[in-house]
Amino acid sequence: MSKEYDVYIDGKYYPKKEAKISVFDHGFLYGDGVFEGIRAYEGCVFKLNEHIDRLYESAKSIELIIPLSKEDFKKAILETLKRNNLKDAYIRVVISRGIGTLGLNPTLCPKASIIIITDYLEPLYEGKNATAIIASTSRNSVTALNPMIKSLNYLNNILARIEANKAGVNEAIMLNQNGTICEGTGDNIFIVKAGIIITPPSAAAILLGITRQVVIDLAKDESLKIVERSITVHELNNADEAFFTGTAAEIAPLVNVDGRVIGNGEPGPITRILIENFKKIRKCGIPIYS
Ligand code: PXG
Repeated sequence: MSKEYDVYIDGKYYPKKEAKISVFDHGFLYGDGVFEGIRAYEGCVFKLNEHIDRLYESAKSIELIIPLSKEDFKKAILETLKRNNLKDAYIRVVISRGIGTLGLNPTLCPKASIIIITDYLEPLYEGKNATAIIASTSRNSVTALNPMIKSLNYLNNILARIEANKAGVNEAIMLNQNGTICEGTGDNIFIVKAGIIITPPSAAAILLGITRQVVIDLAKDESLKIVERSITVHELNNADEAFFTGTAAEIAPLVNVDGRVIGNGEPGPITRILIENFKKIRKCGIPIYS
């Protein structure tokens, strides 16, 4: 049975049932805000600094002032985890524009709200493989809503996710405006071809995933060849291996896309090495209980 963990809202803690925000909050009215999804493993928060840096960058891009310093923000996350006695956790941080008028002008919202939700999260794919479709919904163009901003406006991804649900697969792969591979709805994508690991570059209109960077670093540590370049659907269909990366998904082998088997339909050797090495380093983070 899931436990009812306390939720942090603007410096105070509330039991889950009482953790509420106003219907006049622009995060609710317009999806005006930013968020982060972070994990803690064995009492340590994984890549906390990187997630906080990305959160503040997303906020800066939408001219949202977070009313807390980065250091105090990290302390608030650790405090929330401590209060809830969590060691292995999913941490959802939300910064919403705050209460405003019935009009989308953000300057009429005097103060942003900070929400920190912590919960236990089962590993999504550990020991399992992912299946996907190529979504007909393409990823937002960088000149529309830049995917580098981890905004509360996830309808683009949700539309693709609905396609995946209807197709009975785990994920939807979204293409960018050029028709090349972009990312999943909540994860980045990699392929392996002839021993070379390939992932789309930031210019492909992706969220620059923290796990994506961890995998790039792990590959370099293993002296594996890795390149950031555009990937076509043809290349994905003909890849030897493919996998998703994300805070929720971790490293998930991708074995079937649109009913086509990738490689031999099993997690490939390079994917397996990366998963094993990821498991070794994921507990090396910022300690919650020092
Ligand atoms: N692309 C997109 C569009 C994402 O939303 C990633 C890639 C992977 O990024 P990280 O930094 O996690 O490696 C994401 C991450 C949630 C949830 O609750 C969403 C994400 C991560 C964790 C939880 O929906 N998205």
